Amino acid sequence: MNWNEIYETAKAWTLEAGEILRNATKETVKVEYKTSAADLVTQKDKEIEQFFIDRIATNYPEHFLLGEEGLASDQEYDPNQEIVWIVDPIDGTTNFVHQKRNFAISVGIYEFGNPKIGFVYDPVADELFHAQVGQGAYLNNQLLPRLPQKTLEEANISINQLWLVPNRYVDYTIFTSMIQKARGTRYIGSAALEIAYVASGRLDTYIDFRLSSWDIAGGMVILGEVDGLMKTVDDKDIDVFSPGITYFSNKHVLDEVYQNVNKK
Ligand code: 2AM
Ligand code: CA
Ligand code: CA
Ligand code: CA
Repeated sequence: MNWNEIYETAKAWTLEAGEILRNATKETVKVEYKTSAADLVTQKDKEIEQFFIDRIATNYPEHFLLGEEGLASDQEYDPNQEIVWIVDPIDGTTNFVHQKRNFAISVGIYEFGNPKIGFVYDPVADELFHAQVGQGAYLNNQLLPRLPQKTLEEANISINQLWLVPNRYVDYTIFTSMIQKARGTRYIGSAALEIAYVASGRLDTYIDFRLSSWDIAGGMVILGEVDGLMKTVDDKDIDVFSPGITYFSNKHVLDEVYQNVNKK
């Protein structure tokens, strides 16, 4: 398998797809509801997923695609087999619609379930976070350093405000002490960017509960290259195909985060 060639091709496609989305922020985009008024999809989500489906079918007909919008669902796909491109065409659709920024294209390429290549591209900021396993992670042309020693007092924690009010996933009171001790809390609204920001030190821990493979597949490759930790709430490695309750973190901060999350 020529991974360098796949990497360069996937990078070019991701940048090209990003340009479509950057231009779309200047147009009127048709918005539909999926499961609720808080769960949006636009014609651009579908167009970008289809863009990857078409290119992969032409160039790598033996590869699979797993995408949020499920447009390639006629494929019979076993996650632990062969090469799969896990694509979120727009991660942060609400931001895309409301803010016209703070969204990303996420692409993770996995072989037999193992991470190989990751891209998280913010087309408005023109920031491409990218990594090939074993070769370091980059923000555009800059190598990202390993994550530095830090304490919770010096950390920015990212958590969806939904988990801080009554909800059906978690007891919302368990985070109080962690949030009080942290330097700050931030939530962007794009899981892929959240993970890429942990990898680049803009955030230190990102916690979420209902993520899917396409939200995290690209970011996990990038964060892995700077020695980040990706753990479930019971301290197991995150399975990209069934994420569960997830912590993406600077490894120096995670123990202290755990100590301050009252798991009961
Ligand atoms: P999306 O924009 O691709 O749907 C904030 O909503 C973050 O959580 C985004 O990364 C969003 O991805 C993701 N997310 C995952 N599941 C979601 C859901 N059921 N509803 C809204 N956002 C969801
Ligand atoms: Ca969505
Ligand atoms: Ca997503
Ligand atoms: Ca999406």
